[in-house]
Amino acid sequence: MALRHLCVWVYCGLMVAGCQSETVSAPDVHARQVHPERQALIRTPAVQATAVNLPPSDRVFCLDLDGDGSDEVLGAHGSDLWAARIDRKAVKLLWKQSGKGVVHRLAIGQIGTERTLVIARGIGRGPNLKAPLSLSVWTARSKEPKILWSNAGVRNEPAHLSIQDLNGDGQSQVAFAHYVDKYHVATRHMNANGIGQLGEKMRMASGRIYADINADGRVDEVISRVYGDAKGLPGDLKINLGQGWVTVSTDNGVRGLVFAHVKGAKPAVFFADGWRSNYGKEAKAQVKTLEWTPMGPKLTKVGDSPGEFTFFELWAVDIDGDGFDELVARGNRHITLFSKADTTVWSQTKLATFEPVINVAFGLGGDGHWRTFVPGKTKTNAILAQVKPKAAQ
Ligand SMILES: [Ca+2]
Ligand SMILES: [Ca+2]
Ligand SMILES: [Ca+2]
Repeated sequence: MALRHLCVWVYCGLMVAGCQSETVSAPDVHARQVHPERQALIRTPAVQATAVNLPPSDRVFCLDLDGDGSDEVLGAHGSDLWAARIDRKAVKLLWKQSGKGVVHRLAIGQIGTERTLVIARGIGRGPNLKAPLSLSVWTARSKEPKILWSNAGVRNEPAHLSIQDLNGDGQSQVAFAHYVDKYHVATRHMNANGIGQLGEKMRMASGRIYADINADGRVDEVISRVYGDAKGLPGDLKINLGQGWVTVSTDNGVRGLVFAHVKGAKPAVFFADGWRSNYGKEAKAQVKTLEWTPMGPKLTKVGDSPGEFTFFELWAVDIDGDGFDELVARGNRHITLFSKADTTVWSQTKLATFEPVINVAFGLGGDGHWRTFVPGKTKTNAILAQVKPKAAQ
């Protein structure tokens, strides 16, 4: 099927993505990067929401595949991956594609001269129990994804996937990390030909971001860990500013991790603290921020969700189109929006409630409406988010 939606070269920046994976490739990673078409779509007074009917899925993702400013919805169903577009009038199924294993992670961005969709597949239920871990790239020039790298190990699961200019030379590559055994994660960054090296392994390095934490113009690496170096030890944050790993203690294990530029503050790390292996008994969903100061890391609490045990993911989303990020947190029962009415006070709003699922996605449709997408056996459900654009407030 036609892949013309992948072939549009557009400028894409960190703040563009509704649901992660658009990445910065400009040297100045602190510049405010606004996608004008996306901002216009958000700030336009709302039209009636398009009725959304989507195929079944086990996992869902939102990515701006064609770079036009609105997010497409992608669903993994068994070994299939489908993509759909929400327009002002209707929902259009764009394509369906199949492969070995189930889709765990996706990233879209510029690699070389081409806008590229990167697909990480791995183990799943049923026939996919023994599926290998694989990375594929898909551009407008190819009819189907091309497998870059594949490996069958003890735990065939990715731990990170994004598109990054890791060494600041202006060229982006695939930033990838995966489990190399039951507990350890290692990076395996690679170029569009699949050439890359296995990096050092770290125990339970379950979350990872690349961003310029200390504002020196070079990309740094931050890892969040749900557990520590031995059984029973709590997780923490590990930060590498280019001179080796620094450990930042947290209250407990860390799940969600994101870099965001919110109103009234410098760009900073936000993370979900409070994970405990006994789930609801002691684990508490909370968001904190880490700013890098001349004295070192400074941690501040942003908010929590008393009814939930963790935020599995945090997303930086400019939901009102004012050029600053809000935080959208995926908990075990809700999607919660953390936003600032002014430059200091955080407020929080529940945008969606759902039964426990593997994941949910959050994105902006072509009709200008934000939705939470929840996987389902008979169809993928779409929950409209009640948020007003900046222009309409
Ligand atoms: Ca789009
Ligand atoms: Ca830096
Ligand atoms: Ca905003």
